[in-house]
Amino acid sequence: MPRLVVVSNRVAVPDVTGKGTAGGLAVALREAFQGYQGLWFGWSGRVAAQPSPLPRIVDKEDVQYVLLDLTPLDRREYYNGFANRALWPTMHYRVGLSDFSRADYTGYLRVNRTFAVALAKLVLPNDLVWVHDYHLIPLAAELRPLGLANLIGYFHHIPWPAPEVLGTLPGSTDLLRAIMDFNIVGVQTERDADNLRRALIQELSAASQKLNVLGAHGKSTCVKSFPIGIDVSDFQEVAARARPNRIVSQTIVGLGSRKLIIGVDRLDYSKGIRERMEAYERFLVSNPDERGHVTYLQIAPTSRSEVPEYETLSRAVNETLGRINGSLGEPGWVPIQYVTSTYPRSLLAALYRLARVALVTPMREGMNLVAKEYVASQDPLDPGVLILSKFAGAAQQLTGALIVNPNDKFEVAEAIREALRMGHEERVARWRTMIGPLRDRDVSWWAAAFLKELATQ
Ligand code: GDG
Repeated sequence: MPRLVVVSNRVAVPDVTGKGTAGGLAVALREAFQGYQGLWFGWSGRVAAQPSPLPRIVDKEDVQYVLLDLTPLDRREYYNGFANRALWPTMHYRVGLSDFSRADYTGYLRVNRTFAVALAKLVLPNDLVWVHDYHLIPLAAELRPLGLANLIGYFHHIPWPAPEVLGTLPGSTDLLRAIMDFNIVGVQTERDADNLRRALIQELSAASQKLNVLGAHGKSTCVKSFPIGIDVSDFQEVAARARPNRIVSQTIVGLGSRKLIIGVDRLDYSKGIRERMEAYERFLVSNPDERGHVTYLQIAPTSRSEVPEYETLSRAVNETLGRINGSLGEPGWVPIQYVTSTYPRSLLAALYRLARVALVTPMREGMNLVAKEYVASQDPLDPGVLILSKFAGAAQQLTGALIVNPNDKFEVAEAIREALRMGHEERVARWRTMIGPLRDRDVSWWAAAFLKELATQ
């Protein structure tokens, strides 16, 4: 069995309970390590004026966690700069928000090189190397000149945009060249795979060699979709376990006979939180009889607060929230409850199960795990309704959801009304069409499918 080396921007070292952080990637990668001796390499999350060139190593069970610190300049240019202010918006089709700076791009390449130099010393000839996400697109291109001939795969968690959109970003042709140094590139959906293949053909004159494999400049890479899944049975179990919890009990009492609508998203402009609040406002204005009979809870943990666009977003969301609650609320009823803390996974699962409707309406999104977690957490005998943006990768699989265009407030408002009024039989029928495929393509399937394909390149 070869060793598995995972590389990602941040590394989730398990805490004393052995569980690690709660995020989707941490869970997914824990699954990937099943059955492998592993090494997980990346940024520690710490910043130091003069970081040690030698990584910090933590051994936990079969996985060795290898952590590098960054300098304040690295964090500014590589992480907050090129990755999150240029690549992230462009890949989410927000070209107007993309702020390219040559200094940031140079910093992005520099950190990828620093990672490659430290990693190359640790990789053994038969190791499988699996790189994650847009922070590390040039990593294989930096590793190859250091002599690494290993199989190296890349999984892109966010959308791969149409070539015309990616082409607006300076440096994007270099990124496409760098992509060719991976043996396999995994994306979330067929649409992403098609966009990437077209970009390689248009920009690098790549030619098709065999199914899904393109060749250019003497290199070849396989581009394929692997929709990421969740740990379905874990969510089902946790959601069904009626553990006494203060917040859940408080929510149940607070709701009384009201129906709960839930949204859970990192505070990010790609998630469409403000647009969603406005659609809910439209729903309340058009359906005055529903006022006081429904509560919308939005959980939106703050993220990337050092990036100016996120601060602007936070202000805009607060303003919209205040306006809606002020104009439509009544003594004893707040239309939108909004919290920016992070809650334990078990609490999220319980809240998903309590909610009659989930609003998952990103403007553009690679997959969206929240949509899948909501479906998995439902009571099979009395499931809720998922309202899902057509621009989330998850919409390709969760066809039993009410699929909406998040740019159309009237359409989303109408879907809210339909979801709240949907009869028991239709709710069960829709849920059943979704839970089977979710189970078949869970997170273990995702990791195993990618690694199998990588190992056979
Ligand atoms: C990227 C892509 C793709 C959220 N709040 C809390 C909490 N969460 C968890 C959710 C979910 C995860 O974080 C978020 O995953 P998403 O998929 O919804 O979105 P991104 O973070 O943007 O992830 C995305 C994903 O990568 C995987 O490939 O699906 O498209 O953008 O698991 O439950 N978890 C806890 N408390 C919270 O308050 N414990």
